[in-house]
Amino acid sequence: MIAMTVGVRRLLVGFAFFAVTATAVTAGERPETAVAPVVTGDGEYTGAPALLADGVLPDEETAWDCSLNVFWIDSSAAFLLDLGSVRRVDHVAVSVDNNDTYRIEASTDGTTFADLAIVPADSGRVEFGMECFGSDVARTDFLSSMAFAPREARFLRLSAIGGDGAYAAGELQVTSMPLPAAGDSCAPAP
Ligand SMILES: [Ca+2]
Ligand SMILES: [Ca+2]
Repeated sequence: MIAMTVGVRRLLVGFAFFAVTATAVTAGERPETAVAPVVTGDGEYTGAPALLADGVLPDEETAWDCSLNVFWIDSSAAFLLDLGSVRRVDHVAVSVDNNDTYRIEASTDGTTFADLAIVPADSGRVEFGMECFGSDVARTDFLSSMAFAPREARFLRLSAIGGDGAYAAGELQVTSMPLPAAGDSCAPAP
């Protein structure tokens, strides 16, 4: 029951954070707009890849093979999240099985990827099962190995690169902003 409460609170905090960022925009900056990422999977896995972007996070310490997760034992499996257009990615957060190492990469074209964030095995607070981690230093689950400077990307790729051979992810959240449209200018009026 405690775990359930934590999960619901995380969800609510997530919505509250979104609401704040959507309205607290400085002059000349476009507001964050909702995107509905399309997620596809490569390799062998169980569960719909769309689970990684449905806004539902499994409770902390949930079993790795719970129905809210995509889970896999194929070490070559990877999941591609498409934001639909190149955007400025500010932060990412994930829910993953806590005894594995996960890598998040970013790409503008879906072909060339660069490392964005790493979630090392056993880096969190829980003893077992699913755990959330984020790249935003303001989060209580911030991981320094996930921190990155805002960068442009359309695609994010999640994969496991170490651990016990039983991997799982429940969500890959991306905080992003549209790029300025051509002709946009912040120059003050004469
Ligand atoms: Ca989910
Ligand atoms: Ca594991």
